[in-house]
Amino acid sequence: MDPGRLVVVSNRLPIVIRRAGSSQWQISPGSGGLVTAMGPVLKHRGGLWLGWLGIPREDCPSERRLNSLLTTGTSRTGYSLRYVHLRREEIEKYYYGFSNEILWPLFHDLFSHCNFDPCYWETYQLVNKKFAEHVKNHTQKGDYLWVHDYQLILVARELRRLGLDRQIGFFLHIPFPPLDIFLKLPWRFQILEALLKYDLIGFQTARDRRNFIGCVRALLGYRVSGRGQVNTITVDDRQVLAGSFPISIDYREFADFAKTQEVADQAWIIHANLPRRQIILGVDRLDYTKGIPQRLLAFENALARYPEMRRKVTLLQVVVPSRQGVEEYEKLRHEIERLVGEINGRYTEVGWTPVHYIFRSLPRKELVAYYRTCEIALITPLKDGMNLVAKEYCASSTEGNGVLILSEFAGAAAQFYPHALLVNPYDLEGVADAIYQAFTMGQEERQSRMRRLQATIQKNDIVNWVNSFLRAGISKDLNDFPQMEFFVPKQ
Ligand code: GDG
Repeated sequence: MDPGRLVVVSNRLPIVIRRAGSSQWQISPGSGGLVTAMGPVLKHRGGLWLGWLGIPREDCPSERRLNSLLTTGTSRTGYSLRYVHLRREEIEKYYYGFSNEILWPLFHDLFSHCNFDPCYWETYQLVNKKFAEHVKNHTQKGDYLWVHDYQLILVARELRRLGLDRQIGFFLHIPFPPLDIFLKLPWRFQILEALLKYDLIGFQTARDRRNFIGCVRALLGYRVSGRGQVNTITVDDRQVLAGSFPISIDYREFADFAKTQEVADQAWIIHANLPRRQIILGVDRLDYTKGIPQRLLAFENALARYPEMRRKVTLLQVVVPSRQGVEEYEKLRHEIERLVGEINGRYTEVGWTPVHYIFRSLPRKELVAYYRTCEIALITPLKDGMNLVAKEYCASSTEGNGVLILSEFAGAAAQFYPHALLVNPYDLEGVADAIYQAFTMGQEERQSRMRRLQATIQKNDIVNWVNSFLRAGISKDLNDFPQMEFFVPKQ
C-alpha cells in the first residue's frame, strides 16, 4: 500500500446491496453529494472507504459472496471498500437509539424528541470501537483518516486508545447546539472530550463552530485561540483545530443535467398538467426537523390572507420515506397527510387542488425537472445542518426564474443571505408573507437574486469543500480555511 492514502469512514458505505431473488444479490452505487465529492479524490489519491453495509449481519449473504460483491463494487468505484458488520441489536441501540433518538434531536435543538435511554450509550461506544478496530486493521502510517458525522464521534477516541497515532479529521453534517441545549446531554463530557481527540473538527457553519467552542470553554476550560474562521484548542500538549466548511453540491453536474432535453421534456409535462399557475416546491426526507407541518400551515395561512393566490399557486410537496417503521416518523406522516387533506378539503375548487402530495422517492430526472420548472422553492426546516435541496434547486434553475424561500435555521442561510427570502419557520404569517412576496416578484428581481445564488454555489462547490477540508487537515495551513459571510437574523 502506498503511504498517504485517504481513508473515509462513515456510518454507511457508498454502495447499496440488496437481494434480487431468493439467492441472488445485487450491488449498486450509492447516491448523494458525499459520494460524488469523495469518489474522484479517493480514486486519484488512492484510498478506501469504510462503513456499514446498511443491512443487519443476520441478513447478509455469506462472506464469500460479500467479498465478491465488493470486488465488483471496487471495480466500479475505483477505490477500495471495507465493511463493518452490525448485528440487529447493535443497529437498534447505536443507530436508531443513541444516534437518532439522542444526538439527532438534541443537536437540532429539538430536545422534546430525545429519549435518553441509558442502555444506548454502551452500544454506541462498542460500535464506535468496532469501527476503530477495522480502521486500525486496514490502514497504515501516513494515511489521512476522515471520519463523518454524529454516528461516529468516538472513533478517534477509540483509535487513540488502541495506540494509533494517525492524523484524523472529523466532519459534522448536522448542527452543533448551543451550550444550554448541549448541557442536557447526560454524556456531554464524554462526547466533548471525544471530539477533541480529532486533529481537525469541521462544522457546517460559523455558528456551529462557535457553539462548540462555547461548550469547550464552559465545560472543559481548555485554552482556545481564534483567527477568523478557525479556532485552535490546546489540549495538554496537542493542538486541535476547529473550522467551518459549508458542504455543497456538484454545481456543474446539476446545471448541465437540468439543461438536457430529457429534463426539459419532463419539466414541460409537469407544467402542462398544472397550467396557468406558479408551482411552489417542497422536497424533504420525512423528518420532524424539516418543518413540514408548519410549512403546510403557513401555506394555508397564505391562501386565507391572500385570496388572490387561490387557483394561481399549487404547493407540490415531495416527502421521501425515511426511518420507516419508527413510530414517531409514522405519526409525523399521519400528521402531514391529515393537514394536506384538511387544506385540500377547505380550498379545492373544480380544476384546482392547492396541495399536491407525493410520498415516495423520485427518480433523479423527475426531481431535477421539478427543480427546473417550479417557480418557488419553499424550504423551511426548523433546523438543518446545511440543506442541499436548496443548493440543488438553484443550480437547476436553468432560466434563473426560481425564487428560494429558505429557513433562517438552515446552514445554507448563512451563505444565501440576502438573495434568498429568509424566514423563521415558526412564524406562520411571516412565511405566508414571503410566499406572497415570491408570488408577486417581478422577473428582473427573480433573475438578479437567482444569478447571485448560483454564483455563490458555483464558487463554493463540493470539490472546493473537499479540497479545503483536506488542505486544512493535512497541511494545517490556517489560510486554507474558507472565509464565510455570516447571517444574523434581524431584530
Ligand atoms: C444531512 C443533513 C446536510 C431528496 N429527495 C429525493 C432525493 N433527495 C436528495 C436530495 C439531496 C438529499 O437527498 C437531501 O439532502 P439534505 O441536505 O437536504 O438533507 P439530509 O438528508 O437531512 O442530509 C443536511 C447534509 O446531510 C449534507 O451534509 O445538508 O443538513 O441533515 O441531495 O437531492 N433524491 C432523489 N429523489 C428524491 O425524491 N433521487
